Amino acid sequence: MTDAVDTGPRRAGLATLFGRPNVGKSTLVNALVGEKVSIVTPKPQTTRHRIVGVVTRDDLQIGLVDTPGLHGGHGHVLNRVMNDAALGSLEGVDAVVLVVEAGRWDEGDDRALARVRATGLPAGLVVNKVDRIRRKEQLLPFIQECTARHDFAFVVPLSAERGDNLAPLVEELGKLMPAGEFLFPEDEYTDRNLRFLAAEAVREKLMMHLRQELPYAVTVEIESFEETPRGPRISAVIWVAREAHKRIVIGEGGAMLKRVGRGARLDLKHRLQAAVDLRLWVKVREDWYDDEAAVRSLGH
Ligand SMILES: Nc1nc2c(ncn2[C@@H]2O[C@H](COP(=O)(O)OP(=O)(O)OP(=O)(O)O)[C@@H](O)[C@H]2O)c(=O)[nH]1
Ligand SMILES: [Mg+2]
Repeated sequence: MTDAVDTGPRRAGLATLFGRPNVGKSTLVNALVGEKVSIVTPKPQTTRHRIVGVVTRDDLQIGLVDTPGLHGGHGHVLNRVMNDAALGSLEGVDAVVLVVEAGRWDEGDDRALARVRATGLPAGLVVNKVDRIRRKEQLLPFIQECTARHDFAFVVPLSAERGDNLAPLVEELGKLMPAGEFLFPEDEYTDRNLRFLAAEAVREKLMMHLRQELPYAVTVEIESFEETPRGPRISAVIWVAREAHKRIVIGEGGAMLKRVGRGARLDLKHRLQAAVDLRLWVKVREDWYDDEAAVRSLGH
């Protein structure tokens, strides 16, 4: 370790990443933190919780709050709880970042901006996925269109997936953080524990491999998490909403369950640098996503 250079007083605070589903909020948190804090899939409504990823650079610390994408709410209790988690994350923070997709602004973004505006907090704009814009001359008019919608503290076009132009975002957010001591230990990169990360690793693989409405009808609960000299030994329950879903999640001869287990185990092994003994069980809790008590008890 090198000696820390004393460059002045520390700044530290919280900034919420907010926006409609699928714009790349979680990808951005992971890219800024440099660790996989939050799961990412190509499907909307992947994130279901408020998850903090911690960025520490010299005298600056930003707790980036990842949130479920704000969505229309399709009537399930789970959808309402997810939107509540997103909206609740706009409270008690120092700044908000509205994340949108380059070249595409829809009613979902209008809805998200209205919520951001209502907070009265300083708000920056991230125009993500700029790598998707083939003709770069199309980007500037889009950015101008965005800036006309709100008096943003800053606008940063970037690609979270490629890691392009991330530094200006940290710099701009840093200006909005109050002077003060760090909120998290310097070696900590998330407020979530391994139990949570393990459950999310399994849920990520389920969301990736299941089709239609199934990704939205599963949740994962860690039944036991034991540290052993060879690495963690984890037993996880995949809760499904119907008996018929159980067969699909297990798959032909257990193929789906094996695929999910293998993927999650590899992820966790990579992250923990240890062998992971992961056992999966599938259980039915009828329409759990419409049952307030079930949604809460399953960690949402
Ligand atoms: N091309 C491109 N794709 C990206 C970029 N950032 C994210 N994606 C992809 O967009 C999809 C959604 O990313 P997420 O990070 O899960 O989006 P999110 O906003 O967290 O979504 P929710 O949790 O559902 O609200 C994934 O397939 C990502 O790989 C980017 O900069 N460029
Ligand atoms: Mg997400």
